[in-house]
Amino acid sequence: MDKLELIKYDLYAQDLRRIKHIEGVAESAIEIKNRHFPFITDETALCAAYMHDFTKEYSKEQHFAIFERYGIELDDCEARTEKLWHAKSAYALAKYVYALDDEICTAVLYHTTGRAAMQPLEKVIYLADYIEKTRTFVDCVDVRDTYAMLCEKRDKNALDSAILYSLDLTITDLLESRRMIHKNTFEARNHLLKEGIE
Ligand code: DGI
Ligand code: FE
Ligand code: FE
Repeated sequence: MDKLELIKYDLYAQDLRRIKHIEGVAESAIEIKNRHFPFITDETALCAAYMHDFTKEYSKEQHFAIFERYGIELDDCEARTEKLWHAKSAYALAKYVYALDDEICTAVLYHTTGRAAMQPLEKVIYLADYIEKTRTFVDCVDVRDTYAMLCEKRDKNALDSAILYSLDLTITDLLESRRMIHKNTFEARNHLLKEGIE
């Protein structure tokens, strides 16, 4: 079995509620990388897509067992924010259990917050996660439509602009619901602005 098959085998064995979302991310990731980064292989994009929410339904105990076992440290914001745990635990499994390439591991690690100077596959997975077709939340539909419009216009910054827009919407949502905002989320946004993305 190759690594992708093994990941899918283990993922489907979990009987996840969110499998349709993960399949949607896989489909979007292929489309996005073919458009912007055709040098990324299908296998690489799919490994990252199938791994990204691998631990999403794990319990607190399961997440912390992984953090302890693989020496994963949480900063203060991460420790207090349950929504951020699954990216770090899935990263640990990607790196230490499935021994995936670094580019795949970091795409999994930063899929929720983004970070400054995101690498090609990190951008692909970040946006695919936000706009995949099963998402019906108004912000997701908005970013999906904006990205499609920018691609249609052949805007050379379509991918970065769509990511910037999704970061704006995420930060606005976090502010409105008085949740903590991780520094990577801010740094991802600041970096794109510094690069002149609109
Ligand atoms: O796992 P998914 O639902 O597919 O998507 P995701 O991993 O992008 O998680 C989205 C959730 O993460 C959404 O509720 C917003 C939250 N989130 C993203 N960045 C931050 C954050 N939550 C906090 N508190 N702080 C952040 O910086
Ligand atoms: Fe996620
Ligand atoms: Fe996801």
